[in-house]
Amino acid sequence: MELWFREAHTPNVKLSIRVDKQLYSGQSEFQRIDVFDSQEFGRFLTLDGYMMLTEKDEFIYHEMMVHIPMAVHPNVKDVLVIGGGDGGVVRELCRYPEIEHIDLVEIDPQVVEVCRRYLPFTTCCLDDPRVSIHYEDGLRYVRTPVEQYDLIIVDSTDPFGPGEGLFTREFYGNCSKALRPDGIMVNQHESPFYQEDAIACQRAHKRIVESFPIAKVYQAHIPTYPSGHWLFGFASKKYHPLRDLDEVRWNARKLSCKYYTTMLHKGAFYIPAYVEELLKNVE
Ligand code: PUT
Repeated sequence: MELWFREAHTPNVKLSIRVDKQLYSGQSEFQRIDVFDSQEFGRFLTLDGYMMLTEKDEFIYHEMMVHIPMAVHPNVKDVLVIGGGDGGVVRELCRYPEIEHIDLVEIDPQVVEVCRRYLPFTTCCLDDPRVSIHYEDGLRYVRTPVEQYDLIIVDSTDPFGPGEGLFTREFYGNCSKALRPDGIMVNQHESPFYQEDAIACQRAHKRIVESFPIAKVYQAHIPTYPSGHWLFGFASKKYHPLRDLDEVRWNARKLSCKYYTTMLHKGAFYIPAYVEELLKNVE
């Protein structure tokens, strides 16, 4: 009998992927964790039935979360990653030798265990000596540090369940406090396309605008996320994502990426008119 993974993107639209094999299914203290293998997308991870990453398109999401701020901030040494227990963001960060320390704060140890076992293509740098893993709620974790980080990357789940706290005013305010005076925060911002997700984008953006003097939104095409049109937030105390992009410096590194280029970086901040409209009333 054929096995299909299905995720409802709206009450009337579903994503369906034919599954070759279910590799793991378990219930942690926080959520249901599943790993599947498929013809089209390779291995993929879902949490509570929602797509987190696939082997085929994870590079888009992880490169866009990391290389955008790294091409802007000239001196990143201390990084905080919230969520991201699959290790994809850490893998991209570890390509920068000047980064001295990465705190990875993941609420669910079982996500890390399962990903280490089934998704080595994203967890491959979790044992880098610069990485410290903290099994803690990110919302609580950011209550303590003051001006400790140059970059915070919020690789959350969607704004419900265990990820809900990572879209709150309290959380963004504490991220701002935890960043040095020239720090940058990047977060996954959901899709602007379907109405319910669009409201989540709008709300997140409004809250970020309240906490940071510079708050911009950028986009990428991620085929397995709802609508495929995905947004990220770039929030900063000093650097502007376009004005302070240093193309020469970043290109001199000769990092080979599958998605990110400095040309694409510039284009990613030119968002469609309907998205500008959606976010306008909060700026
Ligand atoms: N970090 C995964 C984003 C969730 C997309 N549904």
